[in-house]
Amino acid sequence: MSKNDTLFQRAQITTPGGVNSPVRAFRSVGGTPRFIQRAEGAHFWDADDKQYIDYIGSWGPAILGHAHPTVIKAVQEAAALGLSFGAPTEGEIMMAEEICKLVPSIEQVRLVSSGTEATMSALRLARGATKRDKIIKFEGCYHGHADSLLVKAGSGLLTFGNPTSAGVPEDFTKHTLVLDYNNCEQLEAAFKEFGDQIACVIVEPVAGNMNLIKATDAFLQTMRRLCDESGSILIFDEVMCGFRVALGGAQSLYGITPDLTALGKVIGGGLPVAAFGGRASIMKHLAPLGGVYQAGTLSGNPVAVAAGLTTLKLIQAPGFYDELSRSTKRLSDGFTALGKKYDISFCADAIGGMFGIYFSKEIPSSYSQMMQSDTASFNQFFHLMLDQGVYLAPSAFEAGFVSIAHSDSIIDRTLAYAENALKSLGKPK
Ligand code: HOZ
Repeated sequence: MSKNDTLFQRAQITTPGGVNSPVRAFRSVGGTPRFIQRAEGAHFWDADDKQYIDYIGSWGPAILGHAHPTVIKAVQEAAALGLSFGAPTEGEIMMAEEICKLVPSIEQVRLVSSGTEATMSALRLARGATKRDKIIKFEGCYHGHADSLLVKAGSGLLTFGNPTSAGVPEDFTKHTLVLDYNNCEQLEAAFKEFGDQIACVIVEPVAGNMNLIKATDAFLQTMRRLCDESGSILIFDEVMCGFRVALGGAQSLYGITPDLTALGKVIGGGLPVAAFGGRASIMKHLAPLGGVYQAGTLSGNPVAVAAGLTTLKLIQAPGFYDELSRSTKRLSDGFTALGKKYDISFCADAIGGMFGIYFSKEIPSSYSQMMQSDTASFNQFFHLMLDQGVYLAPSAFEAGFVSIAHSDSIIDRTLAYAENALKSLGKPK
C-alpha cells in the first residue's frame, strides 16, 4: 500500500472525508488523493516522494512558484518578531497602500483572512450602504461558502434562489437572484423588475470555479450600466483572478471599474490574506466608522502580510505578466492543437496565468455549456496525467494555474504527456 493510501485511510478517521476542503478528496475523479510533503518552484512531491508538475499552485496563490526564497525569508523574519498581535502594524498600512496603488478602483481596503470572508463582508457592506436586501449572482460563479451565496437558480427566471448546500435555510437565500453568466438579456429583465431593490451584483469577471470562463465585455458593461442606473453596487470577486490575470486584475483588462472588489489567493503569497475594498464613500459604512460590522483576530496577521507584501512587490518585476501570459498561452495553445491533431473534442483557453481545459468542441461561455462537457474523458485524462507526474485540478470544473517558475521545457514536457494521454484515450466525441 502506498503512503498516500495509508495517510488517506488515517485521515478519514479524524477528518470528514479525510480532507479539509472537499475537492482535495478526488471524489469527482476517483482514486486516492496525493498527500503533499514539500514543494519548490513548479513542482511538488507527494508522500511517496513522487514528483509532480503542479498546475493548481495552491488554487492560485503560488504565482511565483512554490517556496520562493525571497518570500520565505520575509516570512521567517516576520515570524521571528512575533506571530500575531491583535493590534495594528505598519506592515498592514504598507499592504493597504500597495493594493490601492495597484488597483485604482480600491480607495480603501480592509484585510481579512479568506476569500469567503472577503466576499461575505463585501456583500454585507453593499447591503448596509444601500439599505437594500436583494443581490444578484450568476450560475457557476463561486464566491465562498457564505449562506446567501450557496444558491442556485430558482424555479423561474426571475424567481429567487434555492440553497445548494444542506444547512442553508431557504429563508437565507430568498434575496439572492441567480442569473446565467454572460446573459445580458436576463440582467436587463432582472433590473427592470427589481432594480430599486437590488443592493449589489456580485460576479467573477473571469470565472474560475466552473472551470475557466471569461466574461464578455458586453456582459460586464451591461451590469456596470444597470448598477449605475439603479444605485446598486457592483462587486467584482477577484479572489481568483486578481493579480492573476494582470497586475491590476481583470478590471484592468476589461477597463471596467467596480464599486467594490474582493481579493485573496495571490495577495497572501501562500498564507491566509484576503481583502475587500473599493470606493471610500462605501467603505466608510464599515465599523468602526459606520454600522456594518466586520472583524477578525487574524485579520492583517503580520506573518501573512509579510508573505503577501513581498509577493506583491515581486510580481511588479518588469515583464512579469507578459512572461506568465506567454507561458500559459503556450500550454493552452498546445492542448488545443493536440485536440485538433487527434480529432478529439478537447480544447483549452487561457488568460494571464489561468487556464481551462475542456472536453468539448468549443470553449464554453456559461455554466450550462460547461456542464455539457465530457467529464468521464476528463477524469480519465486527469489520471493518465497524474500517473505521468502532472497534477491537474482534480475536477473538470476547476481552472488551472501556471506560475512564473513553469519554464518552456516544463510546459513542453506537460504537452508531451498530454499527447500520450490523449492517444490512449481513444476518440471521445
Ligand atoms: N476553492 C477551491 C476550489 N475552487 C478549493 C480550495 C482548496 O481546496 O484548497
